[in-house]
Amino acid sequence: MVEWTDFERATIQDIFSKIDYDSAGHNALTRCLVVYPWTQRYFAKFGNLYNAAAIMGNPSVAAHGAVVLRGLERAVKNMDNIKAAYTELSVLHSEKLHVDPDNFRLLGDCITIVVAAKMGVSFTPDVQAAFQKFLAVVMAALRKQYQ
Ligand code: HNI
Repeated sequence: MVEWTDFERATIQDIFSKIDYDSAGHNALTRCLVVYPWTQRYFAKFGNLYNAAAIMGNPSVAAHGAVVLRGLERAVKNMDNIKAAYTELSVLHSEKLHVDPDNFRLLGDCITIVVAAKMGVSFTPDVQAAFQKFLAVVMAALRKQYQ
């Protein structure tokens, strides 16, 4: 089981209590689709992803970005048992969506950049360390059901 320090717990709770799920999710998913264009293949049903402006203005991208961020909230609420909390999501991404798990880290990095830009100087190395640890645990949980 993952051990969390008081600082790590407080930092994760603090970040997620202040985050605007809609805009952070929208911005992070937009970045992921623009910076790593091969990730677009999983979102064919979202329609026009032709260029950065189209991706940014696509309402399905905005809506799904918020869904992903709310997915992370599930981990925040279950920090002592993220693997169990993510069993269904892991099965979904592996067996139904067939998402290459290497992409999880790419989206995670985009989420980190969005959070860092929002927090500015408050995103200290210690805060980043706690956030990256949290994302690493989430990614491991999402990978769990892959054979
Ligand atoms: Ni992901 C659906 C959470 C990474 C492609 N994804 C979801 C849902 C959640 C979610 C929550 C909705 C599930 C449901 O409907 O029951 N995804 C997460 C999280 C991460 C992540 C927390 C990592 C930070 N997903 C990724 C990545 C890709 C991805 C990296 C592809 C590059 N996800 C999808 C697709 C769907 C999806 C595709 C289905 C979308 C739809 O609308 O059908």
